[in-house]
Amino acid sequence: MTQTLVIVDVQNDFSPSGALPVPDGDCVVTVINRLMSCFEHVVATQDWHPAGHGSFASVHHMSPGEMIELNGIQQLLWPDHCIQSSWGSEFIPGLAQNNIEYIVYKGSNPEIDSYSGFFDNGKQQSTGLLDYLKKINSDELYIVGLATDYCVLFTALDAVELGFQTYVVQDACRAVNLAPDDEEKALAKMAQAGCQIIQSRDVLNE
Ligand code: VGL
Ligand code: ZN
Repeated sequence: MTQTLVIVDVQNDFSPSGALPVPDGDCVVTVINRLMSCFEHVVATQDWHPAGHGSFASVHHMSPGEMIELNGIQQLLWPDHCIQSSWGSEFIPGLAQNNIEYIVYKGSNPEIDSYSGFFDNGKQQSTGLLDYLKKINSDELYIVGLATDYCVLFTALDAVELGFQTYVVQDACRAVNLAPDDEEKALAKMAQAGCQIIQSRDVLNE
């Protein structure tokens, strides 16, 4: 069985200059590149929305941060972000993309959002990540990327529920922190669910 580094949504729109800026979001690149060398397998997710995605406030003539019900599911509205094949959807420059063996695209269905790298928010459709991890016999996942309080959180919770030994490398993640304690709450939720919250030095043996 093998260990896999799962890089979540390290994309331009989540960098400080992007459409949905994550404070210090670009700072994860250096540490993630260093972590890559410790893993046999490296996979990544990309938030991959069509223009006019249902999670975009603009579609509903509302403001980011407002809540709606989108096809029966509570949906927080966001600025337009990670539009397929736009600059904002590209990996943040400097990320060692050549080490990434498999990319999962999520959030492509305009009717439903997908925070988790495994399933959409209604858990109706899988992204292909689980099948890939099974194919490579991976049983331990190390989750890194953006953002701690959304896509990292939901990916980690699904990973535990699916039976993976799940580590979240805290300093290789950054949070949106719409509320200042969102990162802390997300880390507590993940720990409560059975994720191990670790630091990059624990992996790099520093
Ligand atoms: C994300 C909000 C909307 C994330 C994606 O990657 O954490 N957050 N879409
Ligand atoms: Zn999104």
